[in-house]
Amino acid sequence: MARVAFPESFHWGAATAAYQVEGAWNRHGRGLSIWDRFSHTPGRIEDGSNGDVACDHYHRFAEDVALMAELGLTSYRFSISWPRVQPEGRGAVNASGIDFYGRLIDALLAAGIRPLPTLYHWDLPVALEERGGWPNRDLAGWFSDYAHVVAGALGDRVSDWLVFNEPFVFTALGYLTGMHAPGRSSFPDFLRATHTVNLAQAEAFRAIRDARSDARVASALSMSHIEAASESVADRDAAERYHRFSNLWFLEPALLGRYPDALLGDLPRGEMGIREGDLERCRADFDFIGINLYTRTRVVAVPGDPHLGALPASVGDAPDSSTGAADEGPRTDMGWEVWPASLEAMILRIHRDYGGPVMEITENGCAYDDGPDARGRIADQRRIDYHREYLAAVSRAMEAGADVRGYHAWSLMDNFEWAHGFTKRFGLVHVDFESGRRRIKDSGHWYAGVIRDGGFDR
Ligand code: PNW
Repeated sequence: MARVAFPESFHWGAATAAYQVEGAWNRHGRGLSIWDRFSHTPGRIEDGSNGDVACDHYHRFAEDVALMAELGLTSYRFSISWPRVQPEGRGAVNASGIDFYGRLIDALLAAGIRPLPTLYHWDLPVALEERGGWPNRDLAGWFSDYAHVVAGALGDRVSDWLVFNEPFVFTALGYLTGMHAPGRSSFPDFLRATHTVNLAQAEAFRAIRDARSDARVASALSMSHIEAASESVADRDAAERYHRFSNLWFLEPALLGRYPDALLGDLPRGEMGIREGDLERCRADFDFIGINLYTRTRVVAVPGDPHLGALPASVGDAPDSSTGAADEGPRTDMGWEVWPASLEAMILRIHRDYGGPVMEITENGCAYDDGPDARGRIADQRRIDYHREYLAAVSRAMEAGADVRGYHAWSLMDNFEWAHGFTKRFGLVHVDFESGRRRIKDSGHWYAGVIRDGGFDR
């Protein structure tokens, strides 16, 4: 057995997002988001559910902060609902919306937990989708105004901020595949959306810094270590393009003022709506990089595809399709392969390619449906195994020199898993969605022990 140990200052966290946990969809002047509309559209959500109530975190946040304290968390990553703060997405500010986050933050600080808010975790005000949504570049300015409002109101108590959650996922699923709100599917709209979001990301970075000059700012980027499905040159080239596209599209504009060379052919500047000076405007000298990572991705070349010529080989795999082969991990209820080495390799690649930046793991976790036994205990051993092995991977990357400052389990508690509704459970804490009752799972107790001891034996 060997000790896996983390520094005293390491941030031990868990994450949630507003629409997934808050509920209270019409309380105190909250406006509607594209997720309210999408989830109420028949056929969009697997179990026909919606986030109207979800975990009712809006009303039960004090109980939830007490749970976090019981777990010993030192960081809580949550998101701020834009339509709670600005019901129409621009102009009038809803003071009670701000007030809710103020009370949550005060409760966290009183419990010795660092608040780590995300400005945007996918709940765009409907009013702005009606103006074209993210493909409309005006949203960059309105997002920056929103960032100003929020950072101005909360910046006295919040030092660390995340701008966007997984910009690649919400632009691709929202505007290209249509699996997520607003459910559109157009490659040009998707590309334009990515450019608006890159502009918005840097504008919001500056807005936060204006409000608080010593703020530490990043985005939480979806990442997955990309492997070629075979040794062929075509697959290896495809894998590298896919890496640049899926992992770097919202990182390089910020850090380097350029889009990565990911697409086949030239960057379609006109189609993307890129104007003179835009790439300079996209620059944001992030203080750290937030990494959300769940699995690895094997990529194959797709001859004939005009854009990227690459696709994940696993697309369409069912959860039970695992062959059990030695070079394949088991799958979670999402059908995502458990492959801890992906996190180590990804951290080390970012460390190597961007000059050793500070990083935090802003999400990592797994869906398994373990529920309470007759005594109310939730024995989710697979989740313990998952977090243990991914944390060991983080630790190996740190030993190899990477500067990782924190880890956030996705999620603090079972919640509304987007298009899957309540069918996928990611929490360290079990939620009975009928009664709202919370119960710490075995994995939560295990995590509390890791936090208390600063590591674990393995
Ligand atoms: C992330 N995909 O979402 C989000 O940040 C969370 O809100 C979410 O609950 C969590 O991961 C688990 O899914 C993703 O299809 C959603 O590749 C979909 C994908 C990736 C991440």
